[in-house]
Amino acid sequence: MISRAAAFLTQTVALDDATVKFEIWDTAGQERYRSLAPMYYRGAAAAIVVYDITNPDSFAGAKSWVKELQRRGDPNVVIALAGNKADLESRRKVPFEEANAYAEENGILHMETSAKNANNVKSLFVEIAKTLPKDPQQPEREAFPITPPREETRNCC
Ligand SMILES: Nc1nc2c(ncn2[C@@H]2O[C@H](COP(=O)(O)OP(=O)(O)OP(=O)(O)O)[C@@H](O)[C@H]2O)c(=O)[nH]1
Ligand SMILES: [Mg+2]
Repeated sequence: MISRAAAFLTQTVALDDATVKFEIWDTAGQERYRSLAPMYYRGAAAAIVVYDITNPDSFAGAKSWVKELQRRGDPNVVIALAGNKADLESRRKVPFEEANAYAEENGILHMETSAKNANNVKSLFVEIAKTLPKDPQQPEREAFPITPPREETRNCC
């Protein structure tokens, strides 16, 4: 299987008074890709952190990502915590109330979703769209200076 650091997709959400086009980077959660994550969340208007409601470790991992986003993401980034696999209620290990209280304390959105039956997936994007600022300021991108390779300068003169 080919493993990639991230996949790109787009999704448009129509609200009553605005249309929001999401440009979504789905980053791989594996530890070995962790150092690449800032490339994707830097300058992002929103971030969705997904955990598995049947797996407490994944909830702990999600909290560490929320912390990282709060420390190193855009100061206005909208963070949404998604408790996925909500269709597996009988195997639930992370209480809804616990995750919801954590989200409230941290001022972030929280919703339980199921990618299997699509429950609440659209609603999550609608909630994020509603929370985004109406007239987003274009983020100032850093310029990348173009410098000659070191080798060339060293051999010169
Ligand atoms: N029952 C159920 N299974 C799910 C749901 N979402 C994902 N899965 C299953 O969980 C497994 C992992 O799903 P992935 O989409 O690969 O998870 P991921 O978090 O993107 O994994 P990485 O990209 O490796 O970080 C797969 O077997 C999915 O079929 C869900 O909502 N319900
Ligand atoms: Mg994945």
